[in-house]
Amino acid sequence: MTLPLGPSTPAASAPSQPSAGWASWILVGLALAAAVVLGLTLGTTAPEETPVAAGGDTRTVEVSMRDMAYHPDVIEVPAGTHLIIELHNDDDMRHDLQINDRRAALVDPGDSLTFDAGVVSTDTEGWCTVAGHKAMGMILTVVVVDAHQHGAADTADTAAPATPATAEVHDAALPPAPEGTVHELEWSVTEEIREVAPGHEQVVWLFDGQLPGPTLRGKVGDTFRLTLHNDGTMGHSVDFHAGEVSPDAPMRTINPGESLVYEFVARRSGIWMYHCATAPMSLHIANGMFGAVIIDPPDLPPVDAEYSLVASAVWLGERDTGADAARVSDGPYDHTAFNGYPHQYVDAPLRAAVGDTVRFWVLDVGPDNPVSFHLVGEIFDAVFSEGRHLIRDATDTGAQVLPLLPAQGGFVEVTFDEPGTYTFVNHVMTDAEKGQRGQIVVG
Ligand SMILES: [Cu+2]
Repeated sequence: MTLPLGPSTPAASAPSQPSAGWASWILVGLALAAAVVLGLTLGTTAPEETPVAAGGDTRTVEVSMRDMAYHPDVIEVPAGTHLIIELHNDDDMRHDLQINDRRAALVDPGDSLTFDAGVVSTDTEGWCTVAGHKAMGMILTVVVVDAHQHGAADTADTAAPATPATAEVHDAALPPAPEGTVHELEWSVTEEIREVAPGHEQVVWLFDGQLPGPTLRGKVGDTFRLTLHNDGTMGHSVDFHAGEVSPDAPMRTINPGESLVYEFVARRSGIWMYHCATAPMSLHIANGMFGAVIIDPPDLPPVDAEYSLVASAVWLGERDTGADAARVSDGPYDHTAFNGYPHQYVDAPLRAAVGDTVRFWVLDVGPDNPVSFHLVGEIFDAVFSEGRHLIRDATDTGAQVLPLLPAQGGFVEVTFDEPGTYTFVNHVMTDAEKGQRGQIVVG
């Protein structure tokens, strides 16, 4: 989702062999840094005084407008770069781009234009000026990096794996329950920097390094035994809705460096929330401490594919502190998400074949917003929610939504009779527009 643009020196384009390994990348980064330092030493002008001369180059970037977003939506350039954008409208409605006090003309669907965005000297943000499009996420971020830092950033994936530059798509495919009736788990709670929305990285608090936390699956009567280590910097805990236990000991908050064992027997089927139960819970959930436990109903029929979608809200905050506690308490969130990242299944749709019956398990972890789960172009043949089938094997009726309040979950089943691109949304429309929206392509 980020398009880094390095300086057009031989050193920057040299490392093309995939077998070079991280050590070679670091060497290349050092060589690039040395070349930049040498260049600055020999140069006659200080880059901070004349940014145009320092960066100097003209860069042309291809940007596609589709699905109410710019692709890529983050561009990195050295300070002083003269930025030219080849703007392609691959959407079915008109869009434009305003950035750097300049505005491109409206582009018709299928058309392109060349837009001179001027010289970029500081981080800046562009957007589509058509009514409502910026609010729906049509934002293009230009990040200024200096050539030296940028050379090092190229090696970030290997040099600093705990801080990825961009979010990876969370695999929504749900595998069957593992064999056995006792599930032994060992998780660490960590606090890590992740991309939580396009162009925005901040610290998140994670179960087992995952956002959402691991999806557990079993059968009625299975035992789950979790050893939880707190490797974070503050107190954390866990509360599994799937079990019935006296909360006092297993749900207690443990301090950094401490561990606890939480054991429960899953006597009841459904999709159940788990979350950190340390106060303020809204903040611990907002920062990523949530997940799902799926206990199969005994009569669950086989289907062609199963997906799990955990719906949550995202509050942006400072990189090192994460979601802002006061803003979480106030309520209004910046984004919503299925499986932790806004709109990720628009960019990387789920897949199915014509004739497939697909089951979507959906859990709303809130912390506050309800979910009205809907699939555009389809009607649900089966709806299971909170312990009972609302509908099953429907032929002359059906359901249009699976309604969920925070901490409720269920599943729906649908059979795709025609090929196409089907969009699933939270039909609380503004929450769909904030990120609870994805696609399944039926081919
Ligand atoms: Cu916590």
